[in-house]
Amino acid sequence: MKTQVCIIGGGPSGLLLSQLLHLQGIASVVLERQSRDYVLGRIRAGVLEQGFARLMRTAQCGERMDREGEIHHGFLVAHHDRLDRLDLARYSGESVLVYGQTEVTRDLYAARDRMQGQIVHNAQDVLPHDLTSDSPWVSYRLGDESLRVDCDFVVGADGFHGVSRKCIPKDVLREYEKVYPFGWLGVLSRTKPVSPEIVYALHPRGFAMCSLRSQVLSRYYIQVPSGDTVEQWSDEAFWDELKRRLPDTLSQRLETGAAIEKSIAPLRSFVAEPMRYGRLFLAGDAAHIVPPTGARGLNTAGSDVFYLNQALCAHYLQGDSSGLDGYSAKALARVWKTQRFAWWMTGLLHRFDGASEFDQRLQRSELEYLFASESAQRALAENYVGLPY
Ligand code: RFL
Ligand code: PHB
Repeated sequence: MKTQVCIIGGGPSGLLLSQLLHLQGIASVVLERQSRDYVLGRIRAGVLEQGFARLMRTAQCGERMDREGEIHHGFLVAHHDRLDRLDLARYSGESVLVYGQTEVTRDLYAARDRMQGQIVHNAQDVLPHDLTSDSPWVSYRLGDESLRVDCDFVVGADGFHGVSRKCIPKDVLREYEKVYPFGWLGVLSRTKPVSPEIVYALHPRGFAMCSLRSQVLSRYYIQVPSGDTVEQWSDEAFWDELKRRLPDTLSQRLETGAAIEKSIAPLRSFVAEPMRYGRLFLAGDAAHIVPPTGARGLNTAGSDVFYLNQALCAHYLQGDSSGLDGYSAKALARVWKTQRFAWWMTGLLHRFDGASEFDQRLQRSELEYLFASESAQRALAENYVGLPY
């Protein structure tokens, strides 16, 4: 098979890029290791910044998002017996959209199908070759058949555990990582959300969060120690622990029900530099991971895709390769700002075992300062709705 851009990974980054390229007449093939049902079974992000929503519209995938997504003008923070509200609209003039990553992915698949986009599912042993030559290619296996895609460029949009980043030689790649000693246990339930706005809660027992997918579908999270397994947490134990960490006003009206999905996400900050090696370009979680506290992961994948799409279009349509040359530095500049914000939000709202009393008083002081200072709230709002790109 021959194409212009071979995209490894059919998650939101890969699908969105493939769709945007197609609309500019640039051909691509997406190689995805899993089945479509598997990809659509993953419950992940819930909050979209306006920049991501705009990209979805540009990709002609925004119709259902605009119809069914909920516009949120603020969120709540429960801490130290207080319930404060961060007014995003007031401090940033913007809002965010609550629309699940599962639905984003579903809409992208539908658009790719409509336009006869080439997506190969269950592609095994995907491996890029000759990345520093002018004619890279990607090998893979489909059942017993060994196949290859010849292309001009390879895009690694294959997430944190993908193969693309691993193809960059060790003396070229620099990795920065911070692993937190806890994860988020998430439950999706067919219940009415406890609050119309997202609630982030800091409690002496640990972080908790109330989010939603619709008015009949709730998404809740609690901080759990690394090493905990889903099997250790019955639905009942989850709801009990969540209630203990929420203010009484919320826990008293929390509607519980069977978990229709339950999973644990480890918390990690990670950046790989550079995001380009020869004709390989990394995008999204393949190059960076943020702890989900600031709702930045998918949104940052979106800014990568925006820069990369722009750069590939300039290369193919105007013969200008400066965007490709500048891609890594441009994307990384925004990635590191996002990392800083996600790290700050995580430190602000989680329980850290072994934190001294001094550290705990500082955490409290940081929250009290935040909600007493308009400048601090403006800074939070500006980051939460997404830095410009
Ligand atoms: P993905 O979604 O991991 O997709 C990568 C795809 O590549 C495939 N793949 C391969 N294909 C071929 N060959 C290989 N060798 C392959 N290896 C892997 C995989 O099967 C997969 O389909 O990466 P992508 O597209 O870059 O998207 C990134 C987002 O998924 C991620 O950043 C967000 O989910 C992060 N995130 C959030 N982001 C937000 O912006 N807002 C949020 O509110 C938010 N909440 C969250 C989150 C992530 C969470 N978890 C589970 C980590 C909440 C949680 C709990
Ligand atoms: C979610 O709804 O899954 C969600 C919302 C906000 C976050 C993280 C996850 O910060």
